[in-house]
Amino acid sequence: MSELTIQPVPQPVFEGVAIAAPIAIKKHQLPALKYDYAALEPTIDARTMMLHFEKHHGAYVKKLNEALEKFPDLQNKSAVWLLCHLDHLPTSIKTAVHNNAGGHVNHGLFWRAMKPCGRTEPTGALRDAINRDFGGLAEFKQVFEDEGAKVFGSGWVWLVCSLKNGANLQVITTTGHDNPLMQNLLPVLLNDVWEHAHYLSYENRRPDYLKAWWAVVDWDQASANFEKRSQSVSEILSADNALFLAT
Ligand code: MN3
Repeated sequence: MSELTIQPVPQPVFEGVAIAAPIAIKKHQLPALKYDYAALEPTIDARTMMLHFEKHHGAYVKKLNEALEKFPDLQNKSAVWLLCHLDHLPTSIKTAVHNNAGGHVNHGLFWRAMKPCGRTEPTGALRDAINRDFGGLAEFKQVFEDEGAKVFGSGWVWLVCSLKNGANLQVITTTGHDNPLMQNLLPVLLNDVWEHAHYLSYENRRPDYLKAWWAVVDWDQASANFEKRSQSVSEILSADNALFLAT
């Protein structure tokens, strides 16, 4: 029987050597999901949620970090700041940051726009504004569904309002992962109309997905977003703004 001798691992000796403190580099991260993958069933199936969150959103985060690797000055900027300041970015990473910061920001908003058994209705100022600008909740939903169905290719459908002056609500669509803040518009509610958001359950029937989706909308979050309409763009873009927390 042979004896096993475990050799101690030599430890580096730093005595008398000044060691520089590590530089704190902010890596963008997937936000915490506040519900299980199966929690939005049957509206959104668990496998779609898993793939969408881990693989799609996860890839945007990974690629955003990779794009910023050689640019330490940009690593502590929030993803939403980067998305709204594309002209400040080096040409070599502009497209990668545009696509992946947008994907990160929009999906962070999207997960929080939903909740299990979200059968709530808009209340207070948001309810009043929807009634004023669309003629009622049912009318608003129809416009949102119609516009979402019309997006050609991949994009998002949004309920937005102007910042600062509290102007009217409107429904807009964006392509790719563009965000309304790039047009100085405040996101209040959003739905993802990329095929990856619905294809496993709804296949090519995007209008069915848009209609079913209301069952998981978190109107309390939409109201909280709407409360930020009096803020300026720079306030909205500040790193500690709860609307874009973790992005
Ligand atoms: Mn998506």
